[in-house]
Amino acid sequence: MTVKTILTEPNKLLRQVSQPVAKVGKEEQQLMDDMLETMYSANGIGLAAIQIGIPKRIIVMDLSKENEKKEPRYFVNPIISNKDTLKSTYEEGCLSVPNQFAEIERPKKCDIEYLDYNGEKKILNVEGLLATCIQHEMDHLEGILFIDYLSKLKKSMIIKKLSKIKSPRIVV
Ligand code: GNR
Ligand code: NI
Repeated sequence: MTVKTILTEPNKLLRQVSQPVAKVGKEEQQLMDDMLETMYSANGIGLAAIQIGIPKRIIVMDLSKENEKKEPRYFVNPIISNKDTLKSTYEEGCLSVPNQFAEIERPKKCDIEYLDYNGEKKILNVEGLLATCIQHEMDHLEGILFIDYLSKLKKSMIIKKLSKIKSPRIVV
């Protein structure tokens, strides 16, 4: 298992649409292991493959608390359905948008159909933080970041801040 570099906004790769996985094989499992390790080392609760530059429809997640037993979850080719008309609001952050947080409204409940670590088909009815997080991650698969839901002004202020950190001016 290897800790990979997490891409941060602004980066064109984060805007790419990820492609479905044909089969959950050794290579995909290795990728999921690396993603999980990368997510844990960054203290995140979820990670999409594109955040480490791989445009595959793969998500890892672990919502367990710090002193609890680890509970890794793997979602390959997830499909969302039955989105609740009721919404819930959660203060979201993103490892690809470091140190920025905003209240984002999303469907409170939904169903997720996906393949697990072993390539087995699963269906899950989700709510609460799990529903919020899976929707945040599935946005990454479409090249969408939570800041895209903010006003143009808020979004551009965040991108401006991040550009300053990530592309320091070269001083001769
Ligand atoms: O670590 C993360 N925390 C988080 C908090 C609220 C809503 C979504 C998230 S996901 C985020 C990790 C991440 O960027 N995943 O893509
Ligand atoms: Ni994110």
